[in-house]
Amino acid sequence: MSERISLLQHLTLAARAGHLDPALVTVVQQIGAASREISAALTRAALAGVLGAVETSNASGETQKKLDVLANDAFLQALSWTGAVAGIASEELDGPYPVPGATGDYLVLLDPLDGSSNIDVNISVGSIFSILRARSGAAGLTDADFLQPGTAQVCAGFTVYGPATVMVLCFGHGVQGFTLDPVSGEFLLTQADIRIPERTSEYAINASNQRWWQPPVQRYIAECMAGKDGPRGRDFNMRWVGSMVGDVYRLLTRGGIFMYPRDTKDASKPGKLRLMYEANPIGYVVEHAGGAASTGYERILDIPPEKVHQRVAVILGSKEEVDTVVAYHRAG
Ligand code: AHM
Ligand code: MG
Repeated sequence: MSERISLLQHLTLAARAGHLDPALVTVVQQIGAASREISAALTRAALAGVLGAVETSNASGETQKKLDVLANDAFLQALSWTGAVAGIASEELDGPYPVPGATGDYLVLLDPLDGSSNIDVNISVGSIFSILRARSGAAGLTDADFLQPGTAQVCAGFTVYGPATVMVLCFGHGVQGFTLDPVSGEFLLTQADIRIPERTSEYAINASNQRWWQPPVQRYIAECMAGKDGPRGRDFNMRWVGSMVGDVYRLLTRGGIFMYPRDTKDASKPGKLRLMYEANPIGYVVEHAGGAASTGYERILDIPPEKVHQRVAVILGSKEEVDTVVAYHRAG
């Protein structure tokens, strides 16, 4: 038997100590089960012929990959029988999915396969999840049930499918990382109480959008690039995985800042990433690991959501760097 604590043991001990509702334990266990299934499907994707796009688009009009659909189905199946989930909202669904016959206490919001443009090129992707309390039973479940701010999350996290499959989990006190043991099929605790270093020198942004960035972001990146001869007085490194989960896992591990800011490329969009499926759950994890998450103008977790598929500007990571970018936004 492994000496490491398994996800199930970790959740069960927390429930027995009265820190966790047993129904929530079931929900998170099932998220783990779906993640394990997706991890296996990704490993075999080329062999099973499930790489590439399908003929459909998601609610935001983006072309779906076969694995986007497969991952979405895996979560719906894993979460539908528990009795603990009243409804599910997903980046891949047009509207909320009321779990048939369920009067569970929880709502789950999902980006089933984040960074899916990276699948075909064998680069890390992930699943992101956010759990809210259901305000009513499944009957008559509408978008409005899901429109709760990020501060209302009772649990959030993500699974990154990289060289190792790791689930990062937060219930509002501490952030833990569990690595999937491919031999036993169990998630085992490998990173207890993850803390983001406050002061770091690594930034992540898609620099091909530079000509559309607004002045505060232009200023911040120009100063990073000026390195030790510029106002920041030190050299910075840059990384961009193209999967938010990959970039965020890196900054949880060794610090840094991740930005997908509002830009002028498409003035109708306040950013690329989705508030409910990406920014809120990742913002929750980052804050509880000692970091910060902002749009540049406001704390992400405080935003009153208006639509489940709403987009938002995202600036998150090491606190000192996020505070610097926020200060540049305030300065105009
Ligand atoms: P997706 O949910 O459709 O995969 O889009 C979100 C992804 C993020 O994971 C990533 O940070 C970003 O889009 C990359 O965007 P770009 O291709 O513009 O660099
Ligand atoms: Mg995504």
